[in-house]
Amino acid sequence: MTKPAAYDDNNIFAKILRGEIPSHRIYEDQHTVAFMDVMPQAPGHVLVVPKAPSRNILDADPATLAHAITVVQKVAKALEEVFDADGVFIAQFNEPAAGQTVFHLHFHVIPRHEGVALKP
Ligand code: DGP
Repeated sequence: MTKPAAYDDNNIFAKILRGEIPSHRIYEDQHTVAFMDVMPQAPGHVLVVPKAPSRNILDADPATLAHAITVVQKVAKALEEVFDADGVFIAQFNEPAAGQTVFHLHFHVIPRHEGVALKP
């Protein structure tokens, strides 16, 4: 793989974290924020975003990842209950070849229902 670009703090999630762009936050702690995805693939589509500046999982530090996954679990459990979901989809993309479009580490957490497809 060619060396990924360095972290750029002009990305949209860095701006959301700095409060320069509005977001619908559902959770926040010292290290992590969770807010609604502006292009939801299903109702309740949430993004869990560590505050530390990493481009994706490939350059994230282990402590950031360890905390983030506990927040992903909290959010998944809350979505399962609030949306009466049959399951919860969790995804995370690294670099354009893998579908990443915003270059600040984030996790998609989406409540799923039997027989209901995700929007493309
Ligand atoms: P990806 O990098 O492909 O894992 O997905 C980025 C996601 O970010 C995509 O589902 C759409 C969402 N998104 C893009 N711009 C904004 C924004 O300004 N606000 C919010 N809340 N979500 C955004």
